[in-house]
Amino acid sequence: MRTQVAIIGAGPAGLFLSLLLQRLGVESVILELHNRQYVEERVRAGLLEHNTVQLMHELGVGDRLRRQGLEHGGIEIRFNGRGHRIDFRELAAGKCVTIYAQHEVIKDLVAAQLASNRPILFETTHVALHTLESDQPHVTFTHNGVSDRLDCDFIAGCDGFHGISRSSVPKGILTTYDRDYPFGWLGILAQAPPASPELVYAHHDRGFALLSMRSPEISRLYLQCAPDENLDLWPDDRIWHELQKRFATLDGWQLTEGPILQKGVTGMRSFVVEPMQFGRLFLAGDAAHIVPPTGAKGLNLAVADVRVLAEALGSFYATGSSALLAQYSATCLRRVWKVQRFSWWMTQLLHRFPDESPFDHRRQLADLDYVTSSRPASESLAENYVGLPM
Ligand code: FAS
Ligand code: PHB
Repeated sequence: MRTQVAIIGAGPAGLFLSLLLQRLGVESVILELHNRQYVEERVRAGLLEHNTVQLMHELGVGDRLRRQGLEHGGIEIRFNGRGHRIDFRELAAGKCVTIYAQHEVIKDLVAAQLASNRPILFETTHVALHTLESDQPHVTFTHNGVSDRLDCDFIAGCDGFHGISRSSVPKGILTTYDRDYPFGWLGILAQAPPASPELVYAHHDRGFALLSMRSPEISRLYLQCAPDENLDLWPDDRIWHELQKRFATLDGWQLTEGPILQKGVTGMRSFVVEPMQFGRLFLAGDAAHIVPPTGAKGLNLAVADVRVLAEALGSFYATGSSALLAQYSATCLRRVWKVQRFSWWMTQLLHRFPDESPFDHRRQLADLDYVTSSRPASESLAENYVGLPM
């Protein structure tokens, strides 16, 4: 087989890239490890930046988003038993965010991909990348039990943190920057109407908690726990009891409880690899960087990467110039590090650290007081949260 761009992975990065390339008349083939049902049902992120929502409409895949997405013009930061609203429309030039589950985004993108006969080879195994430093790299793989080869001009490594693309780069080329956090998130999906019209980020002596949602009937809630927390120790009533405590306010606000449909623990890490390119291999999304979910940036940053990559590939095929491709890594890393900063800042602002000193704790409360009472400070939070300009 032959194509222009071989895309490894049918997550947000790979699928948005393919549709962006389609718009530029550039061919691509997606190779995906799992089957369609798996990628369309995998529970992950749920918050879309202004930029990501706009792009979905531009690509013509925004109908369900328009009907089912929940537009939010702000968030609440809660500490010392009081809530403080950060008004995005007021502070971030009318922009807002939208709650729309990542797996719903994936469903929309896969449907558009298949409707335009652009190939996705699901259940593709043994993917291996070859001749990355030549101008004719190729990929070998097994599909439907048959070993095969895909010749191409470029490879987009969109296969996430545990994919093979990053590890295909020879040793000594990439530099890794990372930080693991001494806590994780215990996340639940519950058949319970969200008790707040917008997200609530709660700082509490017992640890962080987040109230999010998926629909007017389904709540998505998270609480800070140990990185290796044992879920068996968390029967449903204990989870609700702990969440009620952490969201408690001086005026007796209560969470609405309901049957827990799904629960899981995710670790928290910040990770960046530089550069995001090796020869004809371009890394995008979680294959190149991971952010803690406190800033709700993972999916949105993956989309930002492939917008840069699509433009660079489009320019190469339209003009023969490799200038934008040569700039790809530097262009993306400027945004990646700003988003890393914001995600780290939100994490250190709202979580309790096991080794924190009383001074750290007081400083953290002062940070919360400052960001919720100073207009310039809340403007900065709002600008980053709705999504930095592209
Ligand atoms: P993805 O990991 O989404 O996609 C990579 C794709 O490549 C997958 O479909 C995978 O099956 C495929 N693949 C892997 N190896 C392959 C191989 N060898 N061959 C072929 N295909 C291969 N972000 C938030 O903002 N909020 C959240 O609440 C949130 N929750 C998360 C929960 C979890 C458990 C995880 C892991 C991430 C979460 N994230 C969250 C971050 C998440 O949204 C990611 O940033 C986003 O999925 C990144 O998209 P991609 O880079 O496309 O990678
Ligand atoms: C979610 O809805 O899953 C979500 C929202 C905001 C975050 C993290 C997760 O910061």
